[in-house]
Amino acid sequence: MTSGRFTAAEQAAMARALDLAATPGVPLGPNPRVGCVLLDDDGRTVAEGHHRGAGSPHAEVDALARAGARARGATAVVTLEPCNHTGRTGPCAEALVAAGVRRVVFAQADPNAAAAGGAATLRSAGVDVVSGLMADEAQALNAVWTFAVERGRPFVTWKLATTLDGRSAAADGTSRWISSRAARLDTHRLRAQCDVVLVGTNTVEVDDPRLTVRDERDRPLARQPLRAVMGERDLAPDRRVLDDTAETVHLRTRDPEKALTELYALERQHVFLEGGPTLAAAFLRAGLVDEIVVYVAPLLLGAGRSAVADLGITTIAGALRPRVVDITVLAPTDGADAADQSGDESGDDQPNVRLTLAPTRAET
Ligand code: AOF
Ligand code: ZN
Repeated sequence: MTSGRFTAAEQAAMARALDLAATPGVPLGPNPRVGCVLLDDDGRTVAEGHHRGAGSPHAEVDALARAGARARGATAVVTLEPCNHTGRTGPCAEALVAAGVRRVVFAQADPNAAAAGGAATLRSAGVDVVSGLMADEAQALNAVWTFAVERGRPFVTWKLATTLDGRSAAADGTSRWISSRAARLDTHRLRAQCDVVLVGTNTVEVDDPRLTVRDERDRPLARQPLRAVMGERDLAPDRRVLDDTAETVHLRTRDPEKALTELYALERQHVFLEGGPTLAAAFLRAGLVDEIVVYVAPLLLGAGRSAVADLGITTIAGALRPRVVDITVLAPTDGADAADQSGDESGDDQPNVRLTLAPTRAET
């Protein structure tokens, strides 16, 4: 909510603070990305700061450290409500008061109950506090974090690769390669933005995926999402998901809600749900898919595994009708140095289409 008024200098400082928060290399989680600019009475910048990831100083403390004594009497412009708690670091509200900051302008109220209350603390110490400036932009910057903290569960992106007729494997079970190389590279880019890659035990059994994020030469990146395998069945010890390229957890449940609760307890906020069809159907039925990313390849099979299992829908009025958010054509890459081991790559000279969709409730 917007309250009070903001000077032109404060507005410019907030735009700058948002840029600082989004500094490349700052992790997307588990902590929010936060920026802070300290202004003097004339609206000139005294110091800037930003958060660099869990365990490092918060944006406000970073800016205060750079300002030193010049923080006295300043206005702090912050993208998130200053925290009120001692977590991995100390409470920023108190640090701002101790430094003699006179006014605080923040964008997004802190949805994290453990840390919220900074505005009240600042006000009771006599600091002038106004909020809501560029709040939508601040929330968008940490959209997944905000979602996860508000709901107490990770945001779920369901990714599927399908033929024109909605199949994810041929009748004999073979599924390499349905999507083009460009689509597979794009998948790795999206995987890297998540902190969990989730599949069912059956997918591990049948497809034996690695579930790592790899570069265009098939080398694993340094930072890997957690690999999570869901289901009650034991995993064969030779499965590639158990190699030491990344961490793996086995969630011994078939209940999507329980799985998400466990992942949230592990400080995970963005699940990349990659199948198989049974697991995807369970999440859809539970209303626990928050985004759908579909790669459609120009391929017809006519038979074979459906990309998603039975959803219990028997009539057209019951169809799930997600809203299209984006359509991107993935042009063929130059396949000359294709590092993928084997398989028929004959589809690589064809474009694939990526659809991004937001689920909506069934209209029944
Ligand atoms: C940040 N960076 O610049 C601000 C945050 O992990 P902790 O204990 O350091 O605390 C994280 C919480 O602190 C976070 O969820 C948010 O509510 C609040 N503010 N966090 O990581 C920052 N200002
Ligand atoms: Zn803080």
